[in-house]
Amino acid sequence: MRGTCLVTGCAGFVGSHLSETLLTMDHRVIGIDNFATGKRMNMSGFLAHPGFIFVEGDIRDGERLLSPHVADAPLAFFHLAAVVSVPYSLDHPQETMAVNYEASRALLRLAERWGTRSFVFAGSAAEYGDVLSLPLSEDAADNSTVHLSPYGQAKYLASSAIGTSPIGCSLRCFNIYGPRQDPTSPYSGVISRFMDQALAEQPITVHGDGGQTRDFIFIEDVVAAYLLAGGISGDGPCHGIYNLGSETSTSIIDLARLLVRLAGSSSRIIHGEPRAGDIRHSLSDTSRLQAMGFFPRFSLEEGLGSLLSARRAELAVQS
Ligand code: UD2
Repeated sequence: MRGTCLVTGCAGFVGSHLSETLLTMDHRVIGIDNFATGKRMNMSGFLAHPGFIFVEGDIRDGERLLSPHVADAPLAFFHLAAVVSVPYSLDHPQETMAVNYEASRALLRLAERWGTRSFVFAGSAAEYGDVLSLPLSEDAADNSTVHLSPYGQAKYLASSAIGTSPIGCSLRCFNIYGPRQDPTSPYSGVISRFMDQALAEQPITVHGDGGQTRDFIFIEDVVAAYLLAGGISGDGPCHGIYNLGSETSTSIIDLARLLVRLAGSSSRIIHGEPRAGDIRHSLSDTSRLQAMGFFPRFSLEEGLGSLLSARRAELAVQS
């Protein structure tokens, strides 16, 4: 075993991919998840791995739950567990602040006490609020930013605390997509929803005119960025705050058309009401992370192709 890494949210979409990759690289992984949104099924490929220790529980109880498993200074602490739904955060502001901000700060302090080399946090594009000037550089969020949700505000506060710690790094993620992203809620990532609609030959539901744009990044690129930020690969660890996106703007209507084509689907594209609280455009400037040696490898079309194969295989197993 090469070193111990901690992963909060190890049963989640990103956390499960990251844990799996760390284990493949021969690291020992201590993972924690309370299954609020994570799924045991996401860990099926590595739950029985001899290098994996799974702790079921809430990160607000992180010190008590994790300490018994940590003997020496961990190599890296990847903190991805969070209240992940923006609409949920609007209905549960206090819980969102307690989990996404206060617990994050407590885990950072714990990692510092343990002598952990790096603490990498899942920041978010939501930290920027609704801004007019694009692409977004990291300086576009500051204490005067008006956040659209407790989710965005809590992530901003946590990123600010972590980005100024000597061991801390926040990756402000734009729109991540890939296998294991749950398509079942109306607030699931648009790609996971469109993909399942296309594969089921059901209408693809675009909110509004579809002219809104997003910056999509494939899960494998995201995992690579986490490894770099945590000093597991490359010249890291990285310290401070970094955007993590593809620097590519795609409209939702173009995305729908591309998916229909790639899936060979006959789904119609239909337009509903614009979604309340939606921002119109979002695009990253990732020069800071590029300077650390990070460049995404997957174009949107390549990532979607890979997701399509994985999703088809998954659906075949389920049926
Ligand atoms: C992303 C993040 C969110 C937060 C936010 C900050 C995801 C899944 N969510 O929300 O956590 O960080 O950015 O700005 O990455 N859409 C449709 N039809 C559908 C579903 C969505 O047209 O069936 C549209 C939706 O109205 C929006 C766009 O697709 O304009 C992207 O929606 P999303 O929920 O995937 O992600 P977003 O950017 O709202």
